[in-house]
Amino acid sequence: MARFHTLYTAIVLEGPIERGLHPTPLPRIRGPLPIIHSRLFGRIGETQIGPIRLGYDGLLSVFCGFIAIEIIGLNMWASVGWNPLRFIKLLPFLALDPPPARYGLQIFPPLHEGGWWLMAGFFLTAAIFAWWFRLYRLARADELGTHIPWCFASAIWLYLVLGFIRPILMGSWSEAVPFGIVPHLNWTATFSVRYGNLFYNPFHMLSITFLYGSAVLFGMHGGTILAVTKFGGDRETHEIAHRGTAAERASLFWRWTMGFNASYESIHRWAWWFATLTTLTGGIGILITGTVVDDWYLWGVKHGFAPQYPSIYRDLPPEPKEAIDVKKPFIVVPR
Ligand code: 07D
Repeated sequence: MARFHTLYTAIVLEGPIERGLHPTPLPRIRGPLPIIHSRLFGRIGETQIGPIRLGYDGLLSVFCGFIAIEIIGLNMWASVGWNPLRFIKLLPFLALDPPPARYGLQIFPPLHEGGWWLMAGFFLTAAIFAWWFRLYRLARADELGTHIPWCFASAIWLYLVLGFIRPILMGSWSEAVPFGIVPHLNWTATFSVRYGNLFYNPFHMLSITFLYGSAVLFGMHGGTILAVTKFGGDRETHEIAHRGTAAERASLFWRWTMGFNASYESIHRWAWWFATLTTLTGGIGILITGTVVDDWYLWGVKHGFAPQYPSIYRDLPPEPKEAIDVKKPFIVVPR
């Protein structure tokens, strides 16, 4: 009997090469790689590598992605005077920045002042869109639901808000995220500070909830299925409609633990929604930052969930109790 219910034993199946459902390849272009078996890959997934169905959209995606990476990489290399050693050493810190604020939303700023950034962004976005179409088409070709492309669409939403939609609403490409490993992290931290601490943004809170929730659900679900495989629980989709002892034991475990349990089907809906909502709520949070709300800390104070700290500058005069009506002439009446 298969013993893959332990913590560390992985089952590696090896058999004849599977060519898939369709004898005639649906996407026209098949990848150039041969179909092989690899025990090493079997340790983390299936042993079979290939065939990869690239398709014209896949080819377009790889092509555009390559151009984007070239533009980003060559600009970074140029920024260290084409010195290969400095390029490798400083790579985590190198950046390709968006145009400075004075260029607003100009489509053709000088190349060395954000023009290259715009071009890289264009090709990266084209690559991501082509990849989305490819996912959709491959799902259809396999007669699957389109759940995966729609979940990916949610991530693309956040990507577009960060680099395209919000900058347009703010009237300047300079609002967008730079390319670069540390630089994009610096942008993130600066963005938070600039808008009064993103922790007070309720959509950032929601996004974190779904992100952490995804990790918890993944742990619970992966753990549960592995734990009941010895009762046939690995026949996961079968157990959705035909509950066997594995499904019953797994359900019982969670009912004992928390008084309630997801079903074999609904746990996957939980997972899909948590993942999708992470970036969906995230995108909303970024979209309204700077456009609708200028300072999340003050917003939190106003809505009664952020503490208002007493002023530490004791020598300043206290705030006036009532606002001074500037329209009324200020007349000093002598006594
Ligand atoms: C970005 C979706 C787009 C990606 C796509 C893939 C390529 C590949 C490859 C060129 C990830 C495109 C593919 C580009 C190209 C090559 C080789 C998904 C993306 C389409 N935060 N925070 C989030 C936490 C703080 C800040 C989300 C935690 C501080 C900003 C998430 C903490 C500050 C933004 C999250 C914390 C701050 C976020 C991201 C703790 C300052 C966002 C979700 C414990 C550091 C983003 C609403 C995600 C967002 C975001 C978590 C703290 C700033 C939930 C846990 C207070 C500016 N933060 N954060 O899945 O959505 O991203 O905010 O401290 O923009 Mg945060």
